[in-house]
Amino acid sequence: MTGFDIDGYLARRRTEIDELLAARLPARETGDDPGRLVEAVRYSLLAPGKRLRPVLALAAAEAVGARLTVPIRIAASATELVHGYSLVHDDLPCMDDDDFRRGQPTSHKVFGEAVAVLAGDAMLTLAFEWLAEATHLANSEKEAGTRGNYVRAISALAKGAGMWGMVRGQARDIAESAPNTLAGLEILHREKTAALFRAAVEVGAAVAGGSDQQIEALGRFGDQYGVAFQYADDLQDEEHSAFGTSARARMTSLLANAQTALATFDERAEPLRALAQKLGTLA
Ligand code: GRG
Repeated sequence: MTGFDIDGYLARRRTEIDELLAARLPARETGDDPGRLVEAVRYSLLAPGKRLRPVLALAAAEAVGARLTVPIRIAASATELVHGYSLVHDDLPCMDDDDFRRGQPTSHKVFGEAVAVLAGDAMLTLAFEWLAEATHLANSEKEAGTRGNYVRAISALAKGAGMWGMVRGQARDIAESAPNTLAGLEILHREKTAALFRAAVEVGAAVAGGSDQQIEALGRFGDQYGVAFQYADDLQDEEHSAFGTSARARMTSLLANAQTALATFDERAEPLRALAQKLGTLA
């Protein structure tokens, strides 16, 4: 591997995304935040997170050779809104019932269950509001072929986040007993976690004007990276530890597949290559 400074890249992108999120979602004037809804959204969204999904979206846009324009950055950040919603809802008493997230009490602990549900709803819908706004902005700036590219991104995010992706995984997790094979566990990882990673990469590739083949290859990267990410997360948290050795081996092979998916890309895919390489060193 090359000497690409992935930690510097991650830190830089993370700061840019944090700034964009905070600027686009300012606090309301006193008396203009019924139910403390905006406060609750800001509380969860602006809490320290790695911003991996928008980073992946931007890295995919770079891989297809795009300049990172404002509409591309807004579209990438929409993936963090969907991620933020999923965390707030995942923590609810009717789901995982967690008390802490990102180093602070969970949304429902601070704002109550009803407002936490609404904050998640608001983040999910705001993601698509931002994508629509990015579409108009890109179109008014006359970037080549933009409307179709953005519609494609909207479709990828809806599919990955919703009934055929992340929400389906959550429903499976609730309805079924814990998987007793690695293949069963991987179905869960693919839906609950990788579907949103895949969608994030597809969003970036689509708004950057990638070809069908490029979007498909980068989507494959997102899927393999996303499943590997969940295996790494499990290994770190000692979850599903019955699969320890085979999970580690599978993670290595997924990350090799992720690199293969990038075979036709030039040096502009280096951030994606370095991200996959870094994940392999974490678990
Ligand atoms: C619709 C009520 C309702 C709930 C949906 C879809 C859903 C709840 C939950 C999604 C499942 C989920 C939270 C999967 C876990 C994915 C995961 C590893 C999250 C942690 O991601 P990181 O490490 O976190 O990127 P940071 O905080 O760095 O962003």
